[in-house]
Amino acid sequence: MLKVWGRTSSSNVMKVLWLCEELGIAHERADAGGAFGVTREPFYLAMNPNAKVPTIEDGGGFSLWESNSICRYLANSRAPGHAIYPAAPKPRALVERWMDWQLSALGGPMTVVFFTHVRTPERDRDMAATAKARDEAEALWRMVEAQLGDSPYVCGGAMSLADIALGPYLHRWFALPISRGELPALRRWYDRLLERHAGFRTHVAVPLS
Ligand SMILES: N[C@@H](CCC(=O)N[C@@H](CS)C(=O)NCC(=O)O)C(=O)O
Repeated sequence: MLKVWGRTSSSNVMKVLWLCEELGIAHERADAGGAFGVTREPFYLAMNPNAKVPTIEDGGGFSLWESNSICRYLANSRAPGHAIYPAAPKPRALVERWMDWQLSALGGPMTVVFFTHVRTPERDRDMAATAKARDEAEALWRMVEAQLGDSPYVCGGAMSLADIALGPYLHRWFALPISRGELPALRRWYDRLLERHAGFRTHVAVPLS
């Protein structure tokens, strides 16, 4: 059976758990990362020299790290042809572009804001840095706002891996105690995920920790 290594409070683990629920993928999970440690143990480093979570094991000595790569692998191996990861080159490229953008652009400023408010003691918080990161994040969310328009999901009418990659940061954006500009399409998208996707409610839209 598929094994997922990683603590449930990790945004990157959340993506994998949500996808497993979305596709009905049976799996077991083991805590690792943060207070659980494990990621620097030799057996873990042998699977994932990056010493981060998530990592998956999927039989035959196969292991994989990097959450977005894991999501692509699970969609390819468990649900080929599913709209969640379109097979045709152009729609697939558009989904992958947003996944890459999450890693290369959105993740940085969102992580600064999240760590400041949730994981850093008040006396140690750099409020100037977090204000700058919030501004950067809002400018990036405005791109998603424009992309969404009247569409229900990031890449159109069907939920895709793009929604999964962005989802944990979307929840944080609305759950963090920060100011937020008017982004009505973004809010509609968040409400839709909450309403229609049990995996999003269970694994992603959880109290921040
Ligand atoms: N780009 C990687 C990032 C992995 C990552 O930074 N994971 C964090 C949790 S979100 C981590 O392992 N932090 C250290 C820890 O939990 O011990 C991915 O998408 O999987």
